[in-house]
Amino acid sequence: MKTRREFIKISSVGAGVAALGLHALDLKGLNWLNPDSSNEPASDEDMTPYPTYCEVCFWKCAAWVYVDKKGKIRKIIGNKNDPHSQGRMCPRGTGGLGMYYDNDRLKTPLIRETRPDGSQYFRKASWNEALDKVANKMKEVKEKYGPEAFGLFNHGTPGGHLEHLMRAYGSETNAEPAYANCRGPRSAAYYATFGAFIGSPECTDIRDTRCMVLIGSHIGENMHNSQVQEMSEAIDNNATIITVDPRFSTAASKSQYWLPIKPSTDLALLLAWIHVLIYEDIYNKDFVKKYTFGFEQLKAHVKDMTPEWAYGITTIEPDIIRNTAREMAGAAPAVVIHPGRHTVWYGDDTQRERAMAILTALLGAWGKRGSLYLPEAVHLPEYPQPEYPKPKWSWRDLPEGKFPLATMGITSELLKASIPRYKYKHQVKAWLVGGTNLPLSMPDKKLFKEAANSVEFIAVMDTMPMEVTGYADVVLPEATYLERYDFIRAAQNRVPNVALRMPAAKPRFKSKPAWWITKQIGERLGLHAYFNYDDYSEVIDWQFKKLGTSLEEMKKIGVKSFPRESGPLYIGEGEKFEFNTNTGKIELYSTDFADLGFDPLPNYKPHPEPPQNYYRLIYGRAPMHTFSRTSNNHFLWDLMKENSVWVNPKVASLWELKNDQKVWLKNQDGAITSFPVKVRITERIRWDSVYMVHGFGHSDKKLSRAYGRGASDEEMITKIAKDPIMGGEGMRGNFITFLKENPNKNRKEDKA
Ligand SMILES: Nc1nc2c(c(=O)[nH]1)N[C@H]1C(S)=C(S)[C@@H](COP(=O)(O)OP(=O)(O)OC[C@H]3O[C@@H](n4cnc5c(=O)[nH]c(N)nc54)[C@H](O)[C@@H]3O)O[C@H]1N2
Ligand SMILES: Nc1nc2c(c(=O)[nH]1)N[C@H]1C(S)=C(S)[C@@H](COP(=O)(O)OP(=O)(O)OC[C@H]3O[C@@H](n4cnc5c(=O)[nH]c(N)nc54)[C@H](O)[C@@H]3O)O[C@H]1N2
Ligand code: SF4
Ligand SMILES: [Mo]
Repeated sequence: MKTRREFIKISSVGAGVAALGLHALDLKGLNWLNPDSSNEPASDEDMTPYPTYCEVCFWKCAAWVYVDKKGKIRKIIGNKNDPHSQGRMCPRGTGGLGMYYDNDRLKTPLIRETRPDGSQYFRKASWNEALDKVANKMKEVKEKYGPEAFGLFNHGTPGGHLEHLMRAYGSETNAEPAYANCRGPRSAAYYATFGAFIGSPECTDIRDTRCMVLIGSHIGENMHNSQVQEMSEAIDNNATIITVDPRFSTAASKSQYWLPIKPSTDLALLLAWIHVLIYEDIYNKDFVKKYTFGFEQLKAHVKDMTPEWAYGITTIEPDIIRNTAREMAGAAPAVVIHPGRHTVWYGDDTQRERAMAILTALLGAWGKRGSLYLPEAVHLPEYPQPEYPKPKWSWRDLPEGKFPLATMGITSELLKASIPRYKYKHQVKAWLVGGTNLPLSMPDKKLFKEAANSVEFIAVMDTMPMEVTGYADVVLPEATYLERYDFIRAAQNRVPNVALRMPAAKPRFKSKPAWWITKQIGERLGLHAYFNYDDYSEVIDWQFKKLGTSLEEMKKIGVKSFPRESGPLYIGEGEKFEFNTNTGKIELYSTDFADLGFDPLPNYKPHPEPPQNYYRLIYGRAPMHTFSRTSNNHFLWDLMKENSVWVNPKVASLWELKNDQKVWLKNQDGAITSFPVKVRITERIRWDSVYMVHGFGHSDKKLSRAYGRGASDEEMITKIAKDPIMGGEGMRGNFITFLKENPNKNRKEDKA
């Protein structure tokens, strides 16, 4: 049996949602989950707070988990001393306890079995048996093919533990959708320009900005906590917000300027803005002179890229382009050109991000108050262990020379290396997967399925019966973040800081934390020296002590900040500053790109247009859900049960569509959604595009709430525009049309 999970939908509601989220999580809601305490509202004084940091998304907000006298988790609230949360959680973080209370959770290890008739099913297994099976397969792969042939797909803290195990074993053949299907182009572009990554949380100085430019970033629906809070602060302080989005996003509704750009043409707008700054002579001359390289080449390059030129491409009027450029120049250097995060759109994404980085530099909006600050993270001392063995090959070698500026593994390369017919020099034979639901986060399902069917073995560590667990030979049920010790959070911020995650309750069912699972496998492989502790709390206590604190102290405070060691948050007036690029300067003209044969200055090239009767599929987030991982969470499900497809009234009238009517979607390659989706008729979307929230349309019946709710954008993404520079998977070049009758009536269900 293949257990597969699909994706549930959320609707984008915007700012009001935070309040709604908190309201829905009041004690009444909790009591519904805890019948024995239904009449006993607990006051904070009666409860014990345990520190954690949130794992509902990757902003990692520090929080307190309140546990009542019966040992029940009652609520999660933000830790006031935390720069990621500033004492407030987003609706998803508040609803995080739904992950713990979900009775659909994976409860015990499972092993795939085949019946005499060839059909398959999962059998419950003991931990010993499941761990032996994984360890034995790892030994076998190592002997037969070398440890490098064991690949890893990962995300988040669970993935980090798997990565440690794999490196100790000898493999660095890993990839995560959070790179090549997310922020990869941004990393490549900002590194080429500034010699630095933007990092996470992004080093955007939003709270002090005078002008923020959002190019597709939909903050407010993209609920990364402190960014949303700082954006509200900036709005209160009368900062100008300029939002470029084919859809009237929540952010657009808070903006002075909404530029409803024709999708896929942002690079032309960016080049025209650069043209205006240079040819109206309103760029930051001091900054450019002191810190940048290649200005004259840039000036010549954008000479003809006028607002009039861009108007024909973007549909944004020349006056608007000029006025918005002047707004930026007037506010400079306190301007945030938000670098975005999910940046894999049309295949030329690194170049679009380069144009954003160049615009930033022309405004002098780097290392200045209200622009991008210079972040700092605590350097965690390494718990004593031998050096990791050096693998003979790794993710770096899979593309065989393609995508030279990739800084992490590329998911589709790992898939292709798993399929013999692609004849990769290095072949992947088995997978470990943790904290990533590949069937819902990777486009091109056919490729995924072929790869999953090609490898000899798949072990999946997850908390829920998601689509990806359905492909496993061994399922390892992980405890949720509320039930485990974990890595110390040491992510960058304005002030370096650390945060503790500790268990607030015992793991439910037979689930176990990732540190324990990986240690058990490691011990079976003779890798004790890499797992030299009985409990992970020993490791973090050791690390905390080296930093001058302790586990004991951290249990009381949750978050601790340290003085900055790297210097001030901003570059001082007249200060010399060396950038980590070939020229030591900010490279307006990229010498790396020139050396590698890529355009050293970004160029706009047109992208394919929708065929007749088809519309471009664009997608994004809803404030109360994270990807596909929260769609079965009762609290968040309660706020949004399914997604809808946003359709412009002009299109609706052409197709005679009604609000809430259910339709199936079909894309340019004939792919059809497994489930129907409700139509939402709205002026908030351009007529040439439709919009869906990502994360719905789950196909695993074991997800009792999420199953069959809404449709999956992933199913409609069969065409990928590859970024030649870093291997990103541009996913917005897919076009859909509407089917009003059930096309699946006579079709066998094809799950995940
Ligand atoms: N079509 C489309 N595709 C996309 C996107 C999109 O918007 N549209 N977004 C892209 C982006 S930006 C990203 S970052 C990626 C993210 O893609 P993923 O990495 O796949 O997403 P996650 O939500 O992090 O991972 C979900 C899995 O983690 C499991 N999980 C949750 N908590 C835990 C835990 O504590 N332990 C373990 N072991 N497992 C856990 C969930 O049950 C689920 O199976 O997807 C990308 N793919
Ligand atoms: N609530 C919530 N918040 C999240 C997440 C979540 O799952 N849930 N995930 C987090 C993660 S990992 C990421 S990467 C971020 C992603 O969030 P962001 O980086 O902010 O956004 P994107 O997904 O790139 O873009 C979505 C927006 O782009 C617009 N858009 C589509 N096509 C175009 C175009 O051609 N040009 C322009 N200018 N705009 C276009 C869409 O209408 C939509 O408003 O969100 C993070 N925050
Ligand atoms: S932004 Fe929300 S979901 Fe993400 S870590 Fe913070 S509270 Fe959790
Ligand atoms: Mo992402």
